[in-house]
Order: sequence, then structure tokens, then C-alpha cells
Amino acid sequence: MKILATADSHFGYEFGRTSQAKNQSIQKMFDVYQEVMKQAKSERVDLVLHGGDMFNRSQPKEKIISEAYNIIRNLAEDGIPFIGIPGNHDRSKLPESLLNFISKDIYLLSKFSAIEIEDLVILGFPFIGKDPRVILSKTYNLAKSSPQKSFLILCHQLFDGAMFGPHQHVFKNKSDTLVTTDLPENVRLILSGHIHRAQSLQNRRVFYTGSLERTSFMEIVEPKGYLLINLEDDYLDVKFQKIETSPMEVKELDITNVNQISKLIEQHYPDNSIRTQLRFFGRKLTEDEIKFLWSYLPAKEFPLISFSPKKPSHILRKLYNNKKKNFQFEAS
Ligand SMILES: [Mn+2]
Repeated sequence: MKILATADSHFGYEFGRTSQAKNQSIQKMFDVYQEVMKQAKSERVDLVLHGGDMFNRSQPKEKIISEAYNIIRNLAEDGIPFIGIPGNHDRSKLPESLLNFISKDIYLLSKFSAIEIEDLVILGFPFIGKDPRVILSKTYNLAKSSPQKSFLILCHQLFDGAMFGPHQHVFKNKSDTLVTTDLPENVRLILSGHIHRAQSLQNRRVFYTGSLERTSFMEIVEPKGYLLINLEDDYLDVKFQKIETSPMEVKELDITNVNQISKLIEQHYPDNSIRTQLRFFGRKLTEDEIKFLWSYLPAKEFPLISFSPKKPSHILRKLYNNKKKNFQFEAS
């Protein structure tokens, strides 16, 4: 069985300050998702999964819901089943839709469900904030009672060893980090959203698909993509398929000996297509300079500025400069 998995599409997410920038970022997310669904069709997958945080807010605008669900409906019309679970941003509930009723191939879950597709049982768990270990016990019991079947968990949780952010923080040994080693062998695969960085954990049994677009500068070092999975009785292959995302960069500008920042900004501020965070250090900005920034930057696409009297962290810049080297899909 061939499966395509994504998560954390955060439909409706607005990046930037101007309304033009916000609308563009909303559209970009839909365009990327549509592109990935085209891949699902051309790869002739048997199933598409979404690991939660489909929407950025728990009550998205009508327009956002219908655009997202239209993409899913198109997929089902081509005979490809879709299963989506809600994440923490969805407040563990996906917006109600007639889609759930008109198509037998679309599962937009707002409560735990076991769905059988061919020989595979997909256990879909909406995000659980408190005591998520119930996922492990429930799965254990179901898998033990049907040893002849294969199981796949679709969820939106923290797993032990998950790595997050440019400082490579690792979640470990917490009450809400899950360890899957005790699950029976017929639990073949665990797919999760939540951590936006694609990675495999716990002996390549747990996979984060990662998000499709960066929603924060915390994700600057991460390549983005989706997972293509080949799952047979005696065979499992998971591939990370990289996709192009909106460029993002951090500019750190030393203004100690700069009298007029306007020239510096005009020279260093990049073209419209790049999401840039400007970080100033060396001295404080004057009132006139702040006024200049606020009048100059809103005309541009993605003005994000942070003011720091000290030299900013080297870590982010170092990781950014070596972002290709630093990324490991096979992190454990
Ligand atoms: Mn998310």
C-alpha cells in the first residue's frame, strides 16, 4: 500500500504585517498543499493522511475551511481516501462538514476512530493534551487482539527524542513524551504532526512529516516536504520528499558606527519574495530610525524586525549558514 502523509498545514496562517503579505501567505499554503495532492495522484497512492493542525485556528473563516476541504474533496473524487485528525491548533476538533457524509472516502475525525483500508487499520487519535499515554494502551490492546492485522497510528503528539527549533532542543523523558518500544510488532508505523521538523525516531518507527511551509523563524534551518510510504506485509519504506518553500533569512545588522540606517536598510533589505527578519545590534535605534523603519517596511512583503542592543545569538546564524549540513532526516 502506498501512502502520502503530511501534517501542520496551518491553513489560514498569516505571515507578515501588510494585508497583501498576509493574503499571499494564506494562498501560498493552499498552493503548496494542492501541489502535494497532485503528487499523490501522479504517484497513484492508495491513501492520504494528515497529522493535525490542518487549520491555524480552531474556528477558521468559512473561506479557509471550504478552500481546504475542496482540495480534499477533489482527491476523494479521484478515488483516493483521506484521513485527517485534529491537532492542538484545531483544539482537537475539525470543522464540521458535509464531506464526512457525502463521501465514504473522507474521514475528518474529531474523535478516536479505527479505519480499515485494505489490510491496514489506521488508528486516528485527535490531539490529547493531558495524559496522551492512553494512545499507547489503546493501540496495544487493539493490536494484541488482532495479531493478523497491521496497524498505523495517526496522531499529533510529542514523542520521546523529538527535536525542535534552531537550537535543536530535544523532548525527552517527560510525562507527555511517548515511547513506543512496548507496542507489538504489528503496529508498523506511527505518523505524527505537532513538531514541524521532519524526522524519524525510535528506530524508524515514529515519523514526523514536518510542516509544508515554515510558519516561524524557528523553522529556518528545516527543509520542508512530505512522506511517501510503501507499506507491505514484509516491507516498509519511508521517504522524505523535499518541496520548495518560501525563502527565509535572518539579517543581522551591526549599526554601532552607522549614522543613517536608511541607506543600510535599502541596501540590505532583500527583494519581496524573501521572508526576512532584521536584527539590529551595537546600539539602540533612535526614534527617527524607528519611524523610518515603520514607514519604509510596511511597503515591503515580510518585514519582521527585532531590536537587540547586544550581538544576537551566533547559533541561529551558524545553523542558518550550514542548514543543509545540519539537517538529518534520520535523526533518532
Ligand atoms: Mn503545528
